Amino acid sequence: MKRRDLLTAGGLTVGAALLASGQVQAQGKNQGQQPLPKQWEEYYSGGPADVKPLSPGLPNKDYTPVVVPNGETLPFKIVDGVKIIHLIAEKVEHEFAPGLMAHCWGYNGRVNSTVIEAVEGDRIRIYVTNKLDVPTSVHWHGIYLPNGMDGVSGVTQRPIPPGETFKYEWTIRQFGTFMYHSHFDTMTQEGMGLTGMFIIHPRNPTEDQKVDRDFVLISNEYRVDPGTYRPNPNEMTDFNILTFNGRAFPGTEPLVVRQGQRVRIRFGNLSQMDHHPIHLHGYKFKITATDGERIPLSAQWPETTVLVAVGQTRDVEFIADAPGDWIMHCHMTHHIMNQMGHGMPNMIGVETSEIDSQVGAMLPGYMTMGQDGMGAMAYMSMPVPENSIPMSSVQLQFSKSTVGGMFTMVKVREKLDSYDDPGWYDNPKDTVAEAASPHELHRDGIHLGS
Ligand SMILES: [Cu+2]
Repeated sequence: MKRRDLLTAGGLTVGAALLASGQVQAQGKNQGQQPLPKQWEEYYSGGPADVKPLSPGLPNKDYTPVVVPNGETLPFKIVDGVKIIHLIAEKVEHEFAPGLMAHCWGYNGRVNSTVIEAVEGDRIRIYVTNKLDVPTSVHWHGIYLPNGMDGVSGVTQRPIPPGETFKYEWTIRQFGTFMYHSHFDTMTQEGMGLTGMFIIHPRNPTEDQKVDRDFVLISNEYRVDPGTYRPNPNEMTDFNILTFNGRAFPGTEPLVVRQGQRVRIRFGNLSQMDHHPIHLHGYKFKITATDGERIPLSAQWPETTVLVAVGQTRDVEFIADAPGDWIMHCHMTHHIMNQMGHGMPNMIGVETSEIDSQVGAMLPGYMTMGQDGMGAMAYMSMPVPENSIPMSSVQLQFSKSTVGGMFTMVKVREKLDSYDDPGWYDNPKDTVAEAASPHELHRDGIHLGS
């Protein structure tokens, strides 16, 4: 029998059988009308729609306020049961790190470091005042709201003209880690600094959702040429300022934690072009939420690096059981450098003494750099161009830094009087890597050739 005959014969047989049993008719009738299980209805509809606004005085404070290193949660007031927030888009003289200022745009006098914090069930009214010279609008990224509150210039509203104040208002019926950003000339306006985080706490948190320290970090990237003061939002690939909450190391504040505390870090990424794999030393953490939803306990998975793509948020959680200064940073190596680490000719391994003496005859003090990589630059006191941060500039506990950019530290201590920076970790005796003694080398059979 040929394949075609088989198909025909088989098809007829099956078809006839189905007709006889009435199944075909039944399938056609119910197409697309099968009721979904309740939990799936909620999943697709974006949560229960009947959340009533909370009134002031109701128990909507049962949460640990987030900590915003180098930033702040915006103040609010309650008027007739509605949470009122005033967001101001304006020009900001911003310091990325000591020694590097830039003419940016931001919200409420800050760049990438204003957080809106709310509770599921809040009725929220956000006034957005445009103090820029150009139109703007604010999109509430990941948040369920009426279409006309989505903040997309042209599509869901007219842009906010300079000097005007628009009103956004809706009832919050979800919780999690979200963001907000300009949606007018987005490339330019995000590239100038108009991004922030939007944190919503659950109205009735379960025990597993509660933490002791709840940090917020948003990633952004800029191109600011040494000696200039204006980020270039037209840059597509070669970013030289990589930030957490608008700051590049050594400008980033550490995340300070007492040993044993339960910690959540909420990462967001509104960089123009790059995803960031954020790595924490000394720990594993669990990925507990995306910007879609909190992940069920049984499905949370362990990592030491979390990839936060552009436009995504990720929550991670861990118990801070190991004291120390644990660095946390993007693992793209060019993202933990500052302005002067990029775009240099590859001089590694080049014998330069002759060049130095020849050029030095014309330019006294001339010295070719980079033959051994960039690390040696940390030990030179080279003058840097006006308004720039060298790729390495500060003294750490054991040596000068060779890092910058999207880099910070989680400082875990047995005892803390406050959450101010506790300084460097005092390592227990004989627990710091040091030069091996001749006795040790001999004992363990390590023979060093000459
Ligand atoms: Cu990165």
